[in-house]
Amino acid sequence: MAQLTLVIGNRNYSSWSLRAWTALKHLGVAFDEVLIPLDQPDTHERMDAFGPSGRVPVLRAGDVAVWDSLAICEYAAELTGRGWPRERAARAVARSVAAEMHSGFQTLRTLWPMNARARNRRTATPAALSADVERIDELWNDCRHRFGAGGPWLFGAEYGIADAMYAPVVLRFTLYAVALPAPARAYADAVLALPALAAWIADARTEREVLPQFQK
Ligand SMILES: N[C@@H](CCC(=O)N[C@@H](CS)C(=O)NCC(=O)O)C(=O)O
Repeated sequence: MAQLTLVIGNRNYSSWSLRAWTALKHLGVAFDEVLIPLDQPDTHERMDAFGPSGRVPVLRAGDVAVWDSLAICEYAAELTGRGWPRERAARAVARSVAAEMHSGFQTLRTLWPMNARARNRRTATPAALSADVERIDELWNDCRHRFGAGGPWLFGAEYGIADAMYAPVVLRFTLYAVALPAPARAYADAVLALPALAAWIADARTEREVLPQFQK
């Protein structure tokens, strides 16, 4: 099989990159990495060499470009046979919560940009933002309650694509000091204890770029 290359943005800011990266890591997919800092004069020229969307992440497998975080996760699931729960009903819910993240939570994503190395940000919390937080708490709780008995992850013992999709949300909840109910807190703590995520954050701290639009 062709060597895989994952193209990502700044570790500090690129939440979609983190989703694809953490999924590949936890599914045991080996890949090289190319990091293209966002919002630089040559950013789009560099991205265009890897994929057609002008965005990252992009996974390259030889001539094949897989752009968009969820498509990359699906590609990794096909390669490994892992990433989604084995049982059909659980798999349907896992796909639903991953899709809900991918297409939704616009207010949270806009008002609370990811900033992996920052701490103790405080913002106003309009109703739409609280509604996003409450919905995420509800869906984590539902997955943990119905499917999570075998381990710490949304669907139990195996860290999967649904978990990867919410990894940047855990960082946002930490950054903006969201007071979570105990089950969601326990889930977020399990995510924060992951060595791969700690390595991502440590590398984010070494990045020098400061992008004002993410500094809310
Ligand atoms: N739906 C895409 C979103 C990708 C995306 O918006 N990536 C941002 C970085 S987190 C990007 O490449 N922005 C570059 C730009 O807009 O100039 C996915 O899931 O991968």
